[in-house]
Formats: sequence, structure tokens, C-alpha cells
Amino acid sequence: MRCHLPGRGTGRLLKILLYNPDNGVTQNFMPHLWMFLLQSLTPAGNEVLLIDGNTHPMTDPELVRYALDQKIGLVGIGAMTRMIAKAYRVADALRAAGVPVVMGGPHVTECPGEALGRDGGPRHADAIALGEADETWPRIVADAARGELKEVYTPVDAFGQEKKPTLQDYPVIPWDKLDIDQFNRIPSFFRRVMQHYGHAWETFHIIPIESGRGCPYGCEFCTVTGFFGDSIRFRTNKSIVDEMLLLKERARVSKGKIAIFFVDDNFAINGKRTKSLLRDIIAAGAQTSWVGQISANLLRDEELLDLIAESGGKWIFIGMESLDPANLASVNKSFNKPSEYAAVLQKLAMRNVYCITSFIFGLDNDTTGVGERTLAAMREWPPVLPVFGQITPFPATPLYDRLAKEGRLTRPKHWLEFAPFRMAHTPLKISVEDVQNEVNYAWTNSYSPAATQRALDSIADEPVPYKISHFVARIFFRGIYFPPKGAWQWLKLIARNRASVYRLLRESITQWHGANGAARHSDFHAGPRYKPVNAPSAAKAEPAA
Ligand code: B12
Ligand code: SF4
Repeated sequence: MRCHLPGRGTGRLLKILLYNPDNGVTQNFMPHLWMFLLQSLTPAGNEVLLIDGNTHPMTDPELVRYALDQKIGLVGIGAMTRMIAKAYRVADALRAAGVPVVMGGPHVTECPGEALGRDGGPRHADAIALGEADETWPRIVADAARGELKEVYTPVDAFGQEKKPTLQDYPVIPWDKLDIDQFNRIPSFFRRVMQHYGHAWETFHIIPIESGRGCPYGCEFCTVTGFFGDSIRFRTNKSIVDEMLLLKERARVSKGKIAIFFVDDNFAINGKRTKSLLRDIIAAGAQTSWVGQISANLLRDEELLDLIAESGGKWIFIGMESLDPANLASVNKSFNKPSEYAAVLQKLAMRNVYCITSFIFGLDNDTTGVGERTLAAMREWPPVLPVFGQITPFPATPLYDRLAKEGRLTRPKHWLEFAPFRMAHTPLKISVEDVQNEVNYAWTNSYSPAATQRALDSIADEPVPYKISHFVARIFFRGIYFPPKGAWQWLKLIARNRASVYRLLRESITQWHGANGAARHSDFHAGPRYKPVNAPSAAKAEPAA
């Protein structure tokens, strides 16, 4: 992805490249917000180019050549822990060619010495930005323009106290002008088909918006409380609503669709504020399909659920982590109550809102069979899009410190030798290999053609459009973690799910001929008639296709 935007104001021109490395495993389904945010916060007179390695893969020499050809005066690289090894490699190549590099984001904040070579390893960055860089970024740009980059930029006030942005003066991100074509989720062959029939599905973008920052819950494995702090800060409702209206307009003009991902870690952490925001979205007509992350304990409030549905909420990401209360207690997440998961999911399903449920295997009380036990519970729920991973000790988390004290870290710098789904510490009641097998089993069986048919069975009485949207969501969602490469693999995936495809086609044709338009419309909005389906458990894992 390459976007060109002139900066604001005057001053010596600096050409800046913001680069986000790919992790080589998951496929990025949406742009990274930090790039667009820093671009919008760049003082005028500077030019900012963006490259996201997920959508625009480049070899190190290609990237260096690009930076030299474009006469880039500063490269900013941001990375989560799992992409940091790639980030360092790219930074090394750029610095070797004489291009200054500043690094920021969660990992360098958590391991500042590593990027600067102060921990005995090689140096990878000329400068690092610790924590939230909204206020330090303009200083970094000004210093780089004068050739006076400092090594460390820390967000502090005049008294040296840590200072968090209030978000009250959040910048306008000019989504209407940005080139985000490479994040179009519609495969090009399907786009051509839709264009042929003149449909407004030429583009589909998932756009990240943050409405606030911070989560006070302090789950043991999570970096968020440490990074953003437990003081929660919100943007004004107006700035969020305006951003949504801008995006809606962009979708209208480009004959496409846009969905929003509210990237707040816990979108309903302050229920009163969330409800007021959702009411304002509805009042302004800014409703757009959205996804948000909310912990299960905050979804007991029926008024909140009504507003979620009315404002366009379609999928809620819930960090369920485990069905075992002992596991949850071991990671300081006892506010999650597995006994209420099913009820929460059902209340949402009754409002046509479904959930992405995230699970972590390898927790201290996990034993073999955890994958199938989790899948068995899910078969009793409304259809969900599950995500599975292994417990990972991220640096600077309480989990990392505990495991280090207990002498259980087997790969203390696991990020320098990233291995997908491989644990970096010794679990207590299961082996590292078995955890990997459980994760693989769970992924494979929850997105198998049989599981997809079962999900459609559980909403059998619903109007066809709901079933189609579930089917499409399942196919695409699985593709984030196991991306089909090219049209041929997509076709193979669809062929494997041919029973569901035939069924949806058959039902579409029958319903189309069997009801008039008004009836079909009211049917679609009448609410789902979801019913749980008990199906025999999958006997053995199918290979991940
Ligand atoms: C959205 C999101 C995702 C998206 C993908 C990313 C995307 N396209 O946006 C999805 C859902 C796919 C995802 C997946 C994962 N995520 Co995630 N994700 C987030 C989330 C919720 C929001 C990110 C965001 O946009 N924040 C808002 C922006 C503005 O903040 P920011 O990125 O931190 O940027 C600020 C500063 O860091 C700094 N900065 C950042 N980069 C740079 C670069 C420079 C040069 C400078 C100067 C400054 C700077 O300036 C910015 C403004 O202040 C964060 C949590 C969070 N609240 O940040 C977790 C988070 C980043 N994810 C995390 C994790 C662990 C994962 C997964 C590994 C989970 C899993 N087990 O599968 C996967 C891996 C994804 C991958 N690509 O491999 C961790 C990362 C921890 C770490 N140390 O690496 C976080 C922090 C959440 C957590 N629970 O701890 N994630
Ligand atoms: S609730 Fe979510 S964001 Fe908050 S500390 Fe726990 S895992 Fe992190």
C-alpha cells in the first residue's frame, strides 16, 4: 500500500516512509491504524509515504532501493512482538544504506534496550518512540529534519511525568482521500463478476477506528494495561461520528462497502459512554456494519445489546480464553464466567449480532482434549467464528515475569525466532507438542465443511441473506489465518464446501420465487430464529486446507 499525502504547515521538507512489516503467517485484513494516525499528525511541509508489507510484500533490497530512489529522509517502523524480527532485519538493511530509522509500537516500548543494542545484541534503530507517540511524533519529525534525532522519545510532561494523550483533539484521518485499494477484501475475479452485473460490491474495506484507549483489567498475559495504562481515555462522540460519516460517504462514492473495526480493547469498558456514543451514531444516521471487542461480563446489559444491534454492530470479538474457571483464575481473568457465555451469545444472536470467540490453549490447567472440549461447548452455542492460539508470554507482562521466576521460559526471546502456534514456555499438565496439536485440531474442525453446515443448520429458520453472510464470514475469517493463495485455492475451498453452497443457492432460488419483496424485507429484519443444534463430534482432525 502506498499513500501520498502532503503534510500540514511549513518547514524543511522531509520525505518520510512509514513501514509496517508483515508477519508471514496471518493475512492482514485491514490497514494498521498507527500509520494513518502518524501520517495525519505529521507537521505540514513533510511528505509521508506508507508501505504495509502485508499487502505490498517487498524484499529487503527492494525496500532499500525504494527508499533511496524516493530520497527518504526518515523511515518509521512499527511492530508487534511477532513481527519484530522482520522489523529489525528491514531496519538493519535500511541503516546499512544510510537511511535513518525510528522504531515504535508495543514491542520496542516493552524491550527498548533491544532495538538500541543496549542489551548486548546488535543495534537496529537510530531512535525509538516509547508508548503512545501522538505527541512525540511531530518532535521526532522536526528533529530528523534538522538531523538531530535523539535516541529515545518518551511522552512526558514538563516535569518529566509520563503523559498520555487525552484523545480530545484526535486528528481527522482523511479516509476519503487515502489510497486503500490494496485492502479491498473482494477477490479480483469476484470483483469482475460483480462489475459485470453492475452491483455495488466492487470494494469491501474493513477500517480501524479507535474510540478510546486503555483497559484496567490487567489480565496476566496482556500488554494493554501496561502499554496504554489503566486510565481510560475517549475521543469525543462527534469526532467518531464524523469519521464514520466520512467513511460511509467514501463507500457510497466508490460503489463499495465499508465495515468498521473499533480497535478499542474493551469497547464497552465505560457502559454509559458506549451507550451515548451508539445513540449519537444512530441519531446522525452514521450506522455502518461494525465489529468491536467487548468482554463477556459487560454484555449482560440488555440496553447496550439493543444499541449495539441498532447502530450496526454485527460481530463482537470476545476474549473467552478458556472454558475452565481455574485457567481463567490463573491468568487473572476471573471476571470471565464460562457459565454465562452461552446466554450472552444467545442474547446477541436474538438481535442478529454474532461473535468471534477467542481461545487460548496451554494454560496451566489445560490437559489433552482441550480442543475437542471447547468445540463440544461451541456446538451448543449460536454459530461463532472461533480463533485459537497458544498462551504466549509477551515481554513486560506479569505472565512473562512469573514464568521467568518459575524457570519455565524455554525460549525467553521467542520473538527473535518466531514459530507459529509454538509455545515458548513449559505448560504444567500438557506438552508443548500437544498444545500445538490441540490448536491445529480446533482450527481445522471448527472451519471444516461439516462445521460450516452445522452452523447453517443452527440458523436454519433464518432468512437466506443471514445464512449467506455467515457462510461468507466463515470462509473469509478462516482465510485470515490460513490464507488461500490465488483464485485456484479459493475455488478449491468453495468446492470443499459445495454442500453448503448448493443449499444456499437452492434456498435463495426458492425464497426468491416464493415471497414478494416486501415480505422478504420484513423477514430479514424480523430477527433471527436461531436454534442450537447438537451434532456428533468430529471424529478426527481434517488437514488444514
Ligand atoms: C487491531 C488489532 C489487531 C488486528 C490486526 C492489526 C491491524 N491491522 O490493525 C488483529 C485483530 C488481526 C490482531 C491480531 C493480533 N494481535 Co492485535 N491488536 C490490535 C489492537 C486491538 C489495536 C491496534 C491498534 O490499532 N491500536 C491503536 C493504535 C493507534 O495504537 P498502536 O498501534 O499501539 O500505535 C501507537 C503507538 O504504539 C505508536 N506507534 C506504533 N507504531 C509506531 C511506529 C513508529 C515509527 C512510531 C514513531 C510510533 C508507533 O504510535 C501510535 C500512536 O500512539 C491492539 C491493542 C491496542 N489497543 O493497541 C492489539 C495488539 C497490538 N495485538 C496483539 C496481539 C498479541 C495480536 C495477535 C498476536 C493475537 C493472536 N494471538 O493471534 C495477533 C497477531 C496479528 C498479526 N498480524 O500477526 C498485542 C500485541 C502485543 C505485543 N507486544 O506484540 C496487542 C497490543 C493486544 C494485547 N492484548 O496485548 N490485532
Ligand atoms: S480485558 Fe482484554 S484488553 Fe483488558 S487486560 Fe484483559 S485481555 Fe487485555
